[in-house]
Amino acid sequence: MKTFMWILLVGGIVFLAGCIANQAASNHTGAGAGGLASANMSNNTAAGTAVDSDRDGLPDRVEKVLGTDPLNPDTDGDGINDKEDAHPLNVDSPPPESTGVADFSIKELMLENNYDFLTRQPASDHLEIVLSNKGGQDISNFVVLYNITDTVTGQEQSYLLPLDGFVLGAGQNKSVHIDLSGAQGHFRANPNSIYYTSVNGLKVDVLVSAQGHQAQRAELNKDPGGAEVVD
Ligand SMILES: [Ca+2]
Ligand SMILES: [Ca+2]
Ligand SMILES: [Ca+2]
Repeated sequence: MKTFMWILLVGGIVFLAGCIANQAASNHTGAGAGGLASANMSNNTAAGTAVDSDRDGLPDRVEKVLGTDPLNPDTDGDGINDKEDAHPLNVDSPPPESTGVADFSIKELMLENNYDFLTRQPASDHLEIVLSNKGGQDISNFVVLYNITDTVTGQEQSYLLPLDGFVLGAGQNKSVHIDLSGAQGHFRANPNSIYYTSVNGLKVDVLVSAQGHQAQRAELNKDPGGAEVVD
């Protein structure tokens, strides 16, 4: 009987030792996985430079250097992806300007200053085009082509922007806002364009087309750091 009890006691000790060993192994595995996850996280953080928000193949930080938009895979709107585009900030083959009924006009073209020299802070910027429909029918198929030229460096950029969802009702005046506000009805500008990065004088040319309607042009010179000028 005593021998039997002794065997039970030894068996129990062996069983307990096995459980403790398994638990230790389990803890070790857990710690190992955690360590690997931490290492991966660390690698991802180190690879933060490779974040590509718009998935055009160019990391955000590279886009900033190139002057392209990290949130737009086709910054100049010409249909060629930023990475594949030999001139990602210039519309290489702009569509022909529209012809037809001369029923709309550019009533005003406005630029806001990009830098407030008084407060030495960046100022709210936008390109605003006020369109006027003098005709009797709504117009909804507008495409804006705008060129920006730095009058000091001569650098030139151009952007093609279809005004999706924008309707200019018969007899109506309505503003097209091109900016970074993200507001409903506003159209996105390139945050890394010379419009935002240059404090030199800029010349902006705008061509507004709508199929079946006579295209309209306007241009505006912005003084370096000067007040908004309306032409
Ligand atoms: Ca990108
Ligand atoms: Ca891009
Ligand atoms: Ca492009």
